[in-house]
Amino acid sequence: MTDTLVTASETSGISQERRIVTAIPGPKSHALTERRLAVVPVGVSSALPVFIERAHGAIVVDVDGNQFIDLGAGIGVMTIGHTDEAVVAAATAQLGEFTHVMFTITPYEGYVRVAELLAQHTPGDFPKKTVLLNSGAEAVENAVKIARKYTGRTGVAVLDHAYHGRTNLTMAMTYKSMPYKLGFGPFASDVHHAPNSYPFRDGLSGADSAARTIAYLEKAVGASDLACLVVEPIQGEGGFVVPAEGYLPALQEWCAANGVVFIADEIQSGMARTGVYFASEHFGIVPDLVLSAKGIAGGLPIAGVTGRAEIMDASHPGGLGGTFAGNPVAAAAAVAVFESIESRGLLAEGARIERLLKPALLALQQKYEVIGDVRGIGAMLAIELVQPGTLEPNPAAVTVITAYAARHGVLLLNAGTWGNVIRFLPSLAISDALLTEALGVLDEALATL
Ligand code: PLZ
Repeated sequence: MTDTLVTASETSGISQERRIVTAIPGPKSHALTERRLAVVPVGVSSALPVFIERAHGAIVVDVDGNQFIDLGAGIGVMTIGHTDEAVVAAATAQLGEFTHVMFTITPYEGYVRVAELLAQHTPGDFPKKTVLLNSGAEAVENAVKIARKYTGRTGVAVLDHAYHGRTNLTMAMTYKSMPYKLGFGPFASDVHHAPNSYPFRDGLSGADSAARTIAYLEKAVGASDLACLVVEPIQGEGGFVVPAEGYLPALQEWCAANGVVFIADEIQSGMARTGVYFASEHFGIVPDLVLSAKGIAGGLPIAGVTGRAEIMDASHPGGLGGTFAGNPVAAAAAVAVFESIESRGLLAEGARIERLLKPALLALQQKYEVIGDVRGIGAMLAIELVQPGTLEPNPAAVTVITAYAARHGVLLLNAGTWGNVIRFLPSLAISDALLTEALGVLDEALATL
């Protein structure tokens, strides 16, 4: 088996370099877009209509032969890099063993191994259990189910600017109406949006913003009706909002005092992206439940709810599951991701990326007044663009910059409630040279404004 197994780097032939050889999009992407428009609904849009053929490390190659530096990693999924050799080998081997039996019919070791690894690497030194699912939204749904069953309460609290998914319950939990919710209601009930901590915009200390959030939960909702509070330690789609110091610990303390299950949605911030396994560690919080997805399996769909055994065991047998949930190929890939992080010391890479990128972004802020804020941790950094000298959001500048970057071979993602944030969430495999080159393109793009 292993003899015939050719690793991705041998076959990829993809040099880790930026190369633009056609207009963007190129002719083949144009032709594919025509076919796509006939059969894929407009509701499924693409930020950049270039069709991808291959990818390796931090480079994606389109059907016209253009090579892009990928600073988005499929929204934080390809954390250890595209077609990582260990992930490809593990998934390929599992494909030849069995691809599906369904864990709730006949179990298999891969599922258990992923649960062991999540128990080991999520914050908190206590017995933990994990249910595996297919997507981030499904993890959020299941966390709420479990918290409701455990507490016997129904209320769900989330924070302003949060993103938790596109299913009916998670749409209700997501903040932003357009494009996620508009016209798609009615939404699940008993979901309550509390003010968050957004230091750049509210200027509040952690203690003051926590007091504001807690006042809302106590006065407008009522603590004894709340099953759970769901927070993203660093908000993802909301714009990589890093809460003020002390904010999250105060919320955790309040939850503990009021019998509210404290849930960290680490679907975007987790899995080594910020230099630790889960960003909760940076803030000194130990959530009751931690949600993971995206980066945990190198692009294969799998997600988890991991948490205190007594909470996770609240459901009766048969209450949790799903046909593909914890799929054996995805589980094998997840094990390979964990093992690679350990054996290759990838936790250090988040800090390396921050050391290079953050000072460079701060230098750009000195040069260009349109950059109102530079924030983030590890390989989860962002700039928020404003009308110079104000807090007025400047989404138009983001559109100009991301389009310029795409034409010059750099994939940049936007974010933020106002669409005025550019986020940098490259793979941990990206080299300093590629990061520096991408920064050069960003500088040029800012100069065109
Ligand atoms: N929670 C914190 O970031 C997914 C969604 C992009 P799924 N974010 C990217 C889009 O346009 O759909 C996300 C997240 C956080 C939950 C989710 C949902 O994860 O795997 O997309 O369901």
